[in-house]
Amino acid sequence: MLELYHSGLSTCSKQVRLALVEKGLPYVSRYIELQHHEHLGDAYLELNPWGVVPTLVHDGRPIVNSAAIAEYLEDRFPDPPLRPSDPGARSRMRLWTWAADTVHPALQNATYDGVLKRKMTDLRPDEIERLLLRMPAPERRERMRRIVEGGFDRNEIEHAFERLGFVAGRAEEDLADGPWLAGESYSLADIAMLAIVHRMFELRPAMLDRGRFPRVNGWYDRLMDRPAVRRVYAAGTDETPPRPAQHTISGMV
Ligand SMILES: N[C@@H](CCC(=O)N[C@@H](CS)C(=O)NCC(=O)O)C(=O)O
Repeated sequence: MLELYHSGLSTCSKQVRLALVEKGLPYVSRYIELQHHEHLGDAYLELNPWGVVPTLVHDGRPIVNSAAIAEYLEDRFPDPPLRPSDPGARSRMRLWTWAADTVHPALQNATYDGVLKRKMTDLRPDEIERLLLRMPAPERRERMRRIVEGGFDRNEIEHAFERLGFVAGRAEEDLADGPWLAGESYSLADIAMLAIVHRMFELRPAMLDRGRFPRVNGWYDRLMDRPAVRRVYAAGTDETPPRPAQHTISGMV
């Protein structure tokens, strides 16, 4: 049995959900509400000591990190393949899953600045302190502290977008050998980078204008035509379950 601990709106969850849907693999959805900090509860931290989503549990064994999960799925369920067989194309695929993982914190800074700051500052100071103490990864704790203490300044946000723009520029170059990021075949590279580029379009669409990024836009359109992508990315398909209106921190951690 496959169980996926995930959160609908999070980029990393969408990467794994898309790999599962492309492979036609059914899974039990275990929804983790990040905005209610459910990823910091005891039971979840047992499964994922990094304190992040997603986590895949396969026959009782937890697998963490979206890129590692995607490769695990590929190893266990190779059909249809989402990893090129040619070693050169496969290294290109891994370059792009690595790039998506590496640039992800920049995307989070840009997203959190706009969205999460408001959520956190709704909490009482002692609740914030309790949550911060439960965050296992020091860099995430530090980032959350920054956010609740006023957030990033303009230069830091612009630096995050500069990092994202650089990666989009690299994609524009590599897509010259396309139609996909790893070359001829659709792969985990496209699945990983789609989540990043989709969020960039949500946050700052002008930075990916067709004139400057024609290949990235063509690639994005091709992706959006895939039935599996439509299923995972269409509005209202994030599997968010209905929740009670009141959800307190103490009820959760
Ligand atoms: N690259 C890692 C990143 C995991 C990650 O940052 N997950 C985010 C959601 S996309 C999360 O759980 N954030 C909660 C937090 O940082 O406290 C992966 O793909 O597993």
